[in-house]
Amino acid sequence: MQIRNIAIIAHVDHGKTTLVDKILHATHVFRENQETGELIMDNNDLEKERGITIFSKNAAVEYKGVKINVIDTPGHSDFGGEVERVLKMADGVLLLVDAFEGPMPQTRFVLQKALQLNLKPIVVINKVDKPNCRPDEVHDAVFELFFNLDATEDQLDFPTFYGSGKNGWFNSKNEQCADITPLLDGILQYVPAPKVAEGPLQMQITSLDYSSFLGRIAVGKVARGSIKEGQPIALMQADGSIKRSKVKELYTFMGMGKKKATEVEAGDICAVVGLEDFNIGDTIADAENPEALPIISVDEPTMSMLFGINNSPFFGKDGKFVTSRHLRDRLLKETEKNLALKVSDTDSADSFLVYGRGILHLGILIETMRREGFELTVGQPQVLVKEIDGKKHEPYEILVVDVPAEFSGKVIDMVTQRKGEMLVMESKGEMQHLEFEIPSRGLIGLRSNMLTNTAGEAVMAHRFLEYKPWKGPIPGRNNGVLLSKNQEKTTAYSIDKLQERGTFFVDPGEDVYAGQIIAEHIKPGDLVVNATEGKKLTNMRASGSDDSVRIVPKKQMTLEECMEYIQQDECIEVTPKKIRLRKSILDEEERKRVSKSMKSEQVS
Ligand SMILES: Nc1nc2c(ncn2[C@@H]2O[C@H](COP(=O)(O)OP(=O)(O)OP(=O)(O)O)[C@@H](O)[C@H]2O)c(=O)[nH]1
Ligand SMILES: [Mg+2]
Repeated sequence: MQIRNIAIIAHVDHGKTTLVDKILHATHVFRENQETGELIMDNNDLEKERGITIFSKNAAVEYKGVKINVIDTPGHSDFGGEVERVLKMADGVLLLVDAFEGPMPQTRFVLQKALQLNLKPIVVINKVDKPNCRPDEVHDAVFELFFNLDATEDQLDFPTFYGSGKNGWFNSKNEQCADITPLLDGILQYVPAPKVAEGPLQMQITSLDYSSFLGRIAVGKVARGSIKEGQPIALMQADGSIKRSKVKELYTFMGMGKKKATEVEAGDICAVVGLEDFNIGDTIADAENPEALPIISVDEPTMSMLFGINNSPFFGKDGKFVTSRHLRDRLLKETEKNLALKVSDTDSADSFLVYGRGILHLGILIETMRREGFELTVGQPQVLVKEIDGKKHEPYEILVVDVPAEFSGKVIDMVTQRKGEMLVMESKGEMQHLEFEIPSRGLIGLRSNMLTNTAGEAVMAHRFLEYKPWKGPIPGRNNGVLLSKNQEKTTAYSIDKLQERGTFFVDPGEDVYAGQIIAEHIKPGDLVVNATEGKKLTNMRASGSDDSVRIVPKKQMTLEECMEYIQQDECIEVTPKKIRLRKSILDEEERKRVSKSMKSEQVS
């Protein structure tokens, strides 16, 4: 059977998973009456809730007698390394570009990787159903991007399809048609069949799957020879060592799932069960004549966070797993499948440094853990600083903001304050398109400020650029916080009195403790307040109405918003039921003493 291997790549939200779903439907992977909700490919709970792809996934369909292996990839920049890796399984890519937004930072990144691997992309201008979209301009911008990325003549001569994944059609010109057949035909026509070399078995492990029954499963494309069930193999690792092992079970992809196979020929993508202690990048090779494929690099972490046990007064109330032992075991287990994650011990037995690729990458781990029943405390995310030629360097990113023109001044101010420098300013439809270079530090906490200051209209995206010299201090949060003085339930009476001093993160009737952050102060500087006072009986009649009526509902922040909100001396208490912000040192006196001694240290 003929094979085509194709990866779908794009900036976040440009419609990759929607397209893969349409391909599955169009090729009748599902029975007519089979109930399939929205986006069957985003099948993990968090993916469903957030509407983003976190893990790349393999699917396969049959079309006109050809097997097409389709790889859906995540678009968020925290997962860029994953895209780079799975591209090794592909012989072609569909580069999706939103017909309004045009190429965005992650479009550039994934396209660059595809071009470097000598893949010839098929460009798909998606979402042409959007009002105000500009497919022709976007096509030109994509061409320019190819050009700037040093595409070869052949790559520059890319085929283009237009259409709408949502409305279920793609055509070789911008005219609505009945379905996605033109695109499927395009895949058969333009994507080359896999190149297979002559010789004994070689298969590089490019991603991994996990099953609670089978354990870790190695996924990759067979580059040479064939792989058989029961076959003894040589597992060739990055450090040059060779392990003897055996293929216990073998699967190929079919539809959304896997199909057991006895033998897989070169060119097809398969999943191998039974290998122990393998890593991404290892080559599964012939036992007699082992030859390794070139090593693939795994992305270095760019950010770290301190994970500790929950040591708040509410410790152990919600969670099942609360000890440092639980925490350590869980984190180490995660590193087996979460490749960009690293964990190291600290001076304290109760906390661990966890390194990851960004706020979202770490946030998803924390969210997963709290759903499993863990309680933990996490500190402020820190970017990883490097010493290069004896000088302190930090990561910089390209930040792109699209915003209605009336807000562009505000956006520029905000980014410049955080040591960003503007590189590009141009109009894009009715929006202003701004590009900056900014230290990653400056990005932390920028998103929520940006949204408040632009009435939610700003669309922003950023992506790692390079390490450059340290840019000096960047102002943190402007506002201070209100801290609870005591451990009690909050009352409407107190919150009502305090409302004009800040925006509350708790509602009346919530349990709080001393040192917990319960509101954002309207001014700089922290304030310890009593939010738990009972209403005095004598006031009852005078006020007449119920205080709770006048209480503004609390401000809800997501875990990632909290991660971007907290400062150096603060942390987040995460339990299965609650996310609370707090000072790391809860006792007011001790906090003052420590902050004083830190200041005097800085002076001396
Ligand atoms: N208007 C319009 N919206 C679309 C179209 N295709 C997808 N969308 C919407 O765009 C959003 C993102 O779609 P996804 O398919 O999840 O995008 P993705 O590229 O897989 O996103 P990530 O995996 O997070 O990078 C969803 O709300 C879709 O409904 C389209 O053709 N037109
Ligand atoms: Mg997706």
